[in-house]
Amino acid sequence: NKHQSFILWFTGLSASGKSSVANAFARQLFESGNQAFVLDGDNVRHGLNKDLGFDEVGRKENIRRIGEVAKLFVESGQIVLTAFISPYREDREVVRKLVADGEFIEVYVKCSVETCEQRDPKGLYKKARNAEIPNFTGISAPYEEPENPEITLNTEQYSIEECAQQLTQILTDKGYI
Ligand code: GGZ
Repeated sequence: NKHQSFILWFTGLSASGKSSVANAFARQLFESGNQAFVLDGDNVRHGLNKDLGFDEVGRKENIRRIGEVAKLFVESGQIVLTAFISPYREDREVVRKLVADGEFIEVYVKCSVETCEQRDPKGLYKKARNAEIPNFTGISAPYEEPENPEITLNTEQYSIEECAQQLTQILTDKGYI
């Protein structure tokens, strides 16, 4: 199976579908014989980065460490999928520069705040509206949209499985998988 190692860097709001699409796509990769690993809040925010909060400093350090870990995965020969809000453009560009040209693929998981707030699977938007959670992305903290993402997936228009299919198509066309 031909494949290079690279980072698929998902960015988007809470409840936009980053983890769901990343996991669905990782399953497809695995079934076609590719080594892939997903880094997300469940395995990083609760472990390596459990000392970090959600103010600007905490988020920047969160992304910096995840970038370094993702780079190690690339060096080990894997495809790494990361699913973090990563709200600051500058931080995402820092990660891009950690790896070789073409090894960082920014995937913008696009979904309006309104829709994410309607989905609210964990009730966090409601808590943010009630000021029970401070610095909540899209409500009381910024999200800087990617200006030139390699890939944009629209989870308002397409299902998780359709978005994963779109990734397969685009990455095949680009010669990554
Ligand atoms: C945004 C928060 C916050 C605040 C807790 N703002 O939907 P979730 O629950 O599962 O995903 C969100 C996750 C965001 O962590 P990240 O590491 O992806 O963020 S960042 O890249 O900005 O560092 C949400 C939960 O943690 N969460 N507090 N204030 N999301």
